[in-house]
Amino acid sequence: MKPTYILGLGPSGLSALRHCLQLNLSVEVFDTRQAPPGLQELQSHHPNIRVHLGPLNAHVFVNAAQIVISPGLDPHDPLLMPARAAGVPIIGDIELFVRAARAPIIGITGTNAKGTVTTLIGAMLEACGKRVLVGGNIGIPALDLLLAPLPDYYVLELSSFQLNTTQSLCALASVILNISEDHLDRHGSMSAYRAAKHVIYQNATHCIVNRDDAQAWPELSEHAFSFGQSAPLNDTEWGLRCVMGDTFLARGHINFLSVKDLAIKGLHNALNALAALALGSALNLDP
Ligand code: UMA
Repeated sequence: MKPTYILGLGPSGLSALRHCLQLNLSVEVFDTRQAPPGLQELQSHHPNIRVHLGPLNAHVFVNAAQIVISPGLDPHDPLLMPARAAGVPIIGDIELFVRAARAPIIGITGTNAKGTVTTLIGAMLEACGKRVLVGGNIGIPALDLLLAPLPDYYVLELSSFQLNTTQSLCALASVILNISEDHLDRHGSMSAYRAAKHVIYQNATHCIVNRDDAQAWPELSEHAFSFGQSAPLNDTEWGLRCVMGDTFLARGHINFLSVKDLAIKGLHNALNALAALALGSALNLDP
């Protein structure tokens, strides 16, 4: 059996290692660092796994069955060209996760505020009595969530780096909160960065849309719920409505909560709450 090569021995690489071993795959690990964060755990728990530290050798990678690359490494690095040309699949931890996950996935990305909205929707689902596991770019690496009992939902914060190496995501509900210039050293251009972010909407059942950020709009927005600063016009829209000097989080014609009563302050946080509420609507949660 050709080995799976895991590139990067940080927390996500370690989670990929554990997952591949559970799948009974033959595995070798690579990291350019001499002392990557996961080295000690690998040496004590998996002493028989071959580890290659230091500069990578491009020609070694053509021998892999597949390459699982850490989000911190560039999948388009010229070092991987020979492997890519030889047809070796290059995937990330989130691709492995979505292939194995047996509960619906809620995906959150955006240049800003994805951690806040991920945390909010996780807490909202729990408040509605759902069993939920939260992770991805924040907290627990996604593949480690598979070690816990099956939840009702997985809530994942997803970075552009993670989405860039994901092909099979099929989320129940996804949101791009906003897009502004970031990580261009890695993605090369704004259009490449934007394209990476938009992977989150591919095959999603519900797309949650920021009405105020055209860069973040999905191409097709059937089944869409939206959020934004403007007052909501119908039940698919969440927004802000001013009533006698007070501003409310509102859906359609119903005003739910004054922003004064939100524990998280500021307009940006009101919009974060609206994004989480729009996600909740897609999941049929009680507002
Ligand atoms: N690195 C090397 N050589 C290697 C492998 C990695 O130098 O062979 C460097 C990378 O260039 C990077 C650092 O090591 O600077 C960490 O890279 P990694 O791929 O080992 O990453 P992990 O430590 O496993 O953490 C990753 C995410 N890191 C990145 O995307 C850079 C973590 O997001 C995430 O929490 C974790 O997986 C679990 O899923 C952190 C982050 O900064 C919080 N994310 C960026 C952001 O939020 O802006 C995208």
